Amino acid sequence: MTLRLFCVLAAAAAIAAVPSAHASSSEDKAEKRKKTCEKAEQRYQKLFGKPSAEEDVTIVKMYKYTFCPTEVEVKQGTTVRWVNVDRRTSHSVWFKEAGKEESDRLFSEEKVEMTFDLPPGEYPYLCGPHWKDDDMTGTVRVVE
Ligand SMILES: [Cu+2]
Repeated sequence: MTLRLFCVLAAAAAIAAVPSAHASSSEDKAEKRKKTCEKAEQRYQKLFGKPSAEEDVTIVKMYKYTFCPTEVEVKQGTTVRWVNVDRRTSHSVWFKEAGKEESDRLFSEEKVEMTFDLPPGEYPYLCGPHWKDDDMTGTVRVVE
């Protein structure tokens, strides 16, 4: 009897805790990602001497298990360059869903490029070592 009552109370507490915890964690996640990407841009400028937006290709930085920006929209034929601005962690770029091969592991300051001569659409990709546990994923949206 005592045990059953305890279980009921525990279940009620768990249900009550879920909605607010969920809402704040997704907000926290967006806020955390924003800060991470601001730091990634600072790292980029320190390493390469100019803002990533001034490069002649579209830059996606890889930093703290995050692709920055996580989503990019590019015109058909645009080249996207992924640059690892982490100090120690290696990452990859893998259009797994599209059946592509995973890129080499990119270490600090290394980069890989891909030109999107592809039909308009959304192309999700992931980081081989970090998509499962750290949700390190991104999307390239190709438009005409
Ligand atoms: Cu990674």
